[in-house]
Amino acid sequence: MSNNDFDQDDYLQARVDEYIWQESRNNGLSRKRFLQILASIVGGTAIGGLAIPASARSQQKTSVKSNGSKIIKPLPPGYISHTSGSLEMNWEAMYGRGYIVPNDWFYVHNRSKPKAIDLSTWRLRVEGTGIDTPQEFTYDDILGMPSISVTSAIECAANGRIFFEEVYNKPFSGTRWRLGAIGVAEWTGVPLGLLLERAGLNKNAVDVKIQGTDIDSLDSKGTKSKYSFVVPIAKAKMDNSLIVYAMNGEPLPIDHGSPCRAIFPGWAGNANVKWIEQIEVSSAPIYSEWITKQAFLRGSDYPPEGKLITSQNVKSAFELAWAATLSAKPYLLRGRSWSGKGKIVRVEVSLDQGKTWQRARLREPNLPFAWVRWDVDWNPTPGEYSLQARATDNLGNTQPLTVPWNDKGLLYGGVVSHPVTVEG
Ligand SMILES: Nc1nc2c(c(=O)[nH]1)N[C@H]1C(S)=C(S)[C@@H](COP(=O)(O)O)O[C@H]1N2
Ligand SMILES: [Mo]
Repeated sequence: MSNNDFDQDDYLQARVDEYIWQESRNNGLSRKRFLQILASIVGGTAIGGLAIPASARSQQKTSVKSNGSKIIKPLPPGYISHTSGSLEMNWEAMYGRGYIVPNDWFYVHNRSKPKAIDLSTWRLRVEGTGIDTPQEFTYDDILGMPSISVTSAIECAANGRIFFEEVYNKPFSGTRWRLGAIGVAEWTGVPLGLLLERAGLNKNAVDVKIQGTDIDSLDSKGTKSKYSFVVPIAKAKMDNSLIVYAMNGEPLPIDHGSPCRAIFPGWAGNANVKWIEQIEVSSAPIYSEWITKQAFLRGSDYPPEGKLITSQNVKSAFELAWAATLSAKPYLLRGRSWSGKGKIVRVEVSLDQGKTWQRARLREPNLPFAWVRWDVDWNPTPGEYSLQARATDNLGNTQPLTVPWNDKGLLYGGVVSHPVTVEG
């Protein structure tokens, strides 16, 4: 299987720079002024131009408290629904469970309530200047193609956002995820590259836009735009970039993108477009999408143009309630660690708030772009504890103690202190 074998970060950042230069020139603004305007759109996912209507902005802030209104599946016990479209995995429920998160328990991040799609009339359109023969694939066409299965995580770029609030004491309007906006599943589907070949992919193709059926946001003209993500052709053609129709051996559940979704292992959750209906292969860069729909790190510790997020970072979580209460007797402490850039090679745990660290035992399997399960023995005396875990991946990325602030609260990868009370 290919790994992430081209320098995505540099490539994509160069594209962003090109876009900023073009847009500021087209709008008769200095690059600096254009960046100021971009930076002011905190929490916005789509800007689509420079004049942002109030309606589009206020839409970002809605946070309906009624549980599960944009989620079809029932709320599993102990699960948290922060907003109408978010369902956070309960880490305590994963204690002693297998490698995979069952479909019913997988976290959900939905912009809108999914609609049932009739498989007999559903079509996936593949079109654009980067292919020779626009095609419409039926569901059966896709099931009939060569398929592979990939076990990988999907993780929201905002997983861990609540720690920015806690560390910096500043609230966000977005979903206040703790560490449960991640899950690992076995995804089965057709390699995206193969699908594009079937539609006569030509050598001019540079960008691939995957679009869902749901409305994401309003653009500057107040026009509704559908949820989408753009990947460069090199990413689209990687062996593990898939158009998926099955999850853990079952047809893709409606909340997870039925009939088909994209999977780009290692990349931020928003790349994995659900309920797809159209793939546009373009021979010209699809500029606006890079900056309006994809995730950026912006803030005083980042360059003015922001840093585009591609892959996820290294994180760890204990399989415990937040906060947990245990009794004073021998306990097998368990957790999981993961990296969007590769696989975890080392996990250290501290039971005394960072004074001393011990190596955790890693348990098989340990797949790249998924996670590793680990454990340590603990025989605590009664008291209040702060447990910490720190993982390192095969590229040497490790979890820092502090993380610089960014305006959207994305990619919190710092070491986290998990509160535990041990009762006598
Ligand atoms: N069409 C569509 N695709 C989407 C989304 C969406 O709202 N609409 N949410 C994205 C985000 S932000 C995340 S984190 C993942 C969540 O995938 P899951 O709900 O299957 O866990 O889906 C992504 N794909
Ligand atoms: Mo997300």
